[in-house]
Amino acid sequence: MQRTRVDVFENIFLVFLGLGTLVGIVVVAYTLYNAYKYRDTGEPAGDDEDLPSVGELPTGGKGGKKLFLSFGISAVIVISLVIWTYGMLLYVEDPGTDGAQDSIEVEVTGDGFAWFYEYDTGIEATSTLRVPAGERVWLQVTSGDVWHNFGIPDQRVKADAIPGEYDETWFQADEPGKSEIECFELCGEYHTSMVGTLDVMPEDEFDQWMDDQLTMRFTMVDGNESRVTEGYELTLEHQENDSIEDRTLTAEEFDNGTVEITDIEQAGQYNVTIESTDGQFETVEDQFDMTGPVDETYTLEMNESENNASETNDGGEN
Ligand SMILES: [Cu+2]
Repeated sequence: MQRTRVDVFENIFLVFLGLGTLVGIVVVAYTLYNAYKYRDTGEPAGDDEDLPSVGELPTGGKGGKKLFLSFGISAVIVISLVIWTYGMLLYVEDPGTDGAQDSIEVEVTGDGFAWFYEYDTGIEATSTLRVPAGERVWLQVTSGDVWHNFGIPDQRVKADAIPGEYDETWFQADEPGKSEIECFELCGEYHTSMVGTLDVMPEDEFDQWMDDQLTMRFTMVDGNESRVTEGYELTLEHQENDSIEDRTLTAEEFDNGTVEITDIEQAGQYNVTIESTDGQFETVEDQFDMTGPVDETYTLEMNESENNASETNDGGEN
């Protein structure tokens, strides 16, 4: 069973509301019943044994039984509520792999009165947190300056954002839609404008958005800004993650001097090397930090020693 935080807190609320109402009805009804039973009828009180008089303590077995019964029932209700609620809150703390569904992880940083997000893919975003519907979202919340508190009221999420610390929390939104993100710790002058938006997207739309973020486009031009369509190959290397294989793209894989790579899985620091396959161009070396879609244009300089080689630019409509 997949339970979200919203489900858990709604359950707790409904159980407390239900039991509270039930106990209230019993107590008020019993009070009214006794008020009516012992009402002043104007008749002088008879010698009714049951009739209590002011200041009299209950005596005999019957009164004791009632007392024991009411204490007993109260204790059972209160203790089971404590145990049940505690169990529910343990689940909120650590839902484990309950339901074993997909999950994503996002690092949330409060800094300078705004919220910054970094997905486990390395993609970064500001203010708007996009998540897929129906997937558990794990948040690692921290701060870059002072104490903040990251909160999404609709998802019952609230986590301290403290410099140098990571507060882990999670939520799962089943319905697509938008809701407010707020800072719940008075943090300075622009505290009230430290807001953001949670955008819960249908899973396929989120995947599409993430794929768009994880897209690289490279364009090769010459000194005249005309497209270069042959005579080079481009090598892409991830700086930190060796498990990502280097890839080499030949000029044939480019379309009119442009190539779009749509199957990147991890953003981050990349090295790019463009080498001439026929010695016509100088080698180009570059590096960039991918945090969103990459669109780079590289100018291939003619190799001086090959200066008399014929022009190879045969593309370039624009
Ligand atoms: Cu704040």
